[in-house]
Amino acid sequence: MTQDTRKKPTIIAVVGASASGKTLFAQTIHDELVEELGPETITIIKEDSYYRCQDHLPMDERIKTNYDHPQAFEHDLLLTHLNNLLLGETIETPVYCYNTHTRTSNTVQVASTNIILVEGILLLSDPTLREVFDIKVYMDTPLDICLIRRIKRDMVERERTLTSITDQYVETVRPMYHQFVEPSKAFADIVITRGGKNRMAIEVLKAQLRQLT
Ligand code: UZR
Ligand code: MG
Repeated sequence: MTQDTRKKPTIIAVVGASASGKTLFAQTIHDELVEELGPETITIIKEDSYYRCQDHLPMDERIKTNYDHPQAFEHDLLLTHLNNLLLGETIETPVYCYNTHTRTSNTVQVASTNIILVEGILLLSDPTLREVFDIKVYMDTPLDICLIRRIKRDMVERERTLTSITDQYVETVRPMYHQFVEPSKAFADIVITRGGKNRMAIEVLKAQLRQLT
């Protein structure tokens, strides 16, 4: 009988409001640990990649979708994929397009690594999904800072107008934040202030993750 000496991967959730610094925080930890320990040690998965496929809906319907509600995500598929990674299997993650509001025909292969960072707004809103995370991190960035960052980012990276961003903000982003995102802070192990550049928070999490590799 061959013995499986592979360690069980550690899965970390990085959550918080839209534009709170989740991507920057996770990416910084990823890049610095890759540099130190090699690319086979750590991976990032985005909850945004699991926005539901909306190919069956016309564009005017897709625009009306509430993207800040847990139902907008295919959390079942994300959970299946994380369980596959726990078994050491490679997954094919969907690729989401913010302009067409649906999945592209591409997928991206992700191999199982010792450390798996998952970042997204509503990862802790689902009780079953919540169970899979070993460490839960919440980015507690003030909402006004998030809004400023979101306006800048969405105009540049997601080709949105100021009016569409502010309308969406008032209609869904802000109310859903209060209904689903902020209450999920209670499930976090670590709450991070001052956003994705909080150097000490990055170092503390890196120190913990180094011990697991
Ligand atoms: P992050 N989003 C869109 O604007 N369009 C889409 O097709 C899919 C998602 C936005 C979504 C949410 N909300 O606030 C944000 N709206 O992407 C989450 N409205 O992404 O955490 O990277 O900000
Ligand atoms: Mg992001």
